[in-house]
Amino acid sequence: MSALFTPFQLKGVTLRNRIAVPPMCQYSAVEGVVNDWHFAHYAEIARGGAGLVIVEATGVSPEGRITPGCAGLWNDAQIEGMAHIASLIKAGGAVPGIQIGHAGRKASANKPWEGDDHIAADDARGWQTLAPSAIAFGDGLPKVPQAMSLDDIARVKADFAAAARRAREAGFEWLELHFAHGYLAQSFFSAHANQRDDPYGGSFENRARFLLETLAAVRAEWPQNLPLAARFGVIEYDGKDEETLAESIELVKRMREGGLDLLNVSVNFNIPGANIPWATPAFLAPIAQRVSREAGLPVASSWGIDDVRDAERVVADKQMELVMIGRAHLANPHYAYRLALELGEENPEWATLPAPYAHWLSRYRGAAKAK
Ligand code: 8OZ
Repeated sequence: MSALFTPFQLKGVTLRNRIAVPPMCQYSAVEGVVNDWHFAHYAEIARGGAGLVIVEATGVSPEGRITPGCAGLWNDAQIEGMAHIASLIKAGGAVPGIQIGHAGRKASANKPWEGDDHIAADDARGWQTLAPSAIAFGDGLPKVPQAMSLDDIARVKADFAAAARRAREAGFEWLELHFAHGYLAQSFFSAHANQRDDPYGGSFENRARFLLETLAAVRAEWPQNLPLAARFGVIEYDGKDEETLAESIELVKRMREGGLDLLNVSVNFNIPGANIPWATPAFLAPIAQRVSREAGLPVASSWGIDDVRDAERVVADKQMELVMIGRAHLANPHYAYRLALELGEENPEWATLPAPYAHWLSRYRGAAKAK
């Protein structure tokens, strides 16, 4: 029995294996409302065998979207489409998760295949971005954000809580807060982006405040028996990595005390041009393991873990509980099944595949092998 194909239980939810599909923006919604593209995309991936499928970064407010094509849960009319997605994911045998977030100073961008830069100032499709301080990200995202007032901060926290309530109403069973990738929450914790001199900037306690208060607001809305996770960058690759890691781990401990059930360990992306070791497979795995040990909570992680040996190893070596495999699922939505075959799993129960697929995939295997 492989480690990768062992079930994983967190709170009241059991995943059929350790393969999770991380959020992957489709940039194809209209006014935050999902459509047939999303239905087909998520249904297809869920049938492919992963234990958990997390729906793409979903804006808690219109200005929190990365692009005009991003999904949203800032109004009740957006629940229906998301409920259909949750239902389709369940029909495929996976647990339906969703990521909610606010893109902060990286918002108001063009779709990646239409420029991947900020929408021009004179283009009506764009909007004023919000951030801890009026400091632009730079490098293709030059728009100077508006520094948030205390009222803005209170509103965005309430927006997160309301989106969490809508996610629950839509039937999702796993919620991930987007606290990573240089978006609003991640940028509050970073001195690269946050130069406030009020209770939300400066010291560790102050830079941590927005994330911890947002977590508390969401935890109050999200059922106690369902997993609450966050994706959070713990390392910037800016030459100050030991310092950033130590601070990040301290914040993760506080998040655990505040009710976080699992951390999806990622990279900060607060600055352009960071020296990220993309060429090293599973480069975050040892870091994820350190975060898990020192902060005392289960972790998942991603980036370059699609090779079957790496995926199996990081779970077997207890570097992480769940492996996030994203892009390989776009190339082959049944990627989890392929991983099982490569691991030599003989038993089609490996992923409790939906019966119509398990039936065909388990038949005539001996015959095929004899050839
Ligand atoms: C990976 C790297 C940079 C950005 C997201 C669109 O987190 C992203 C993203 C993912 O929503």
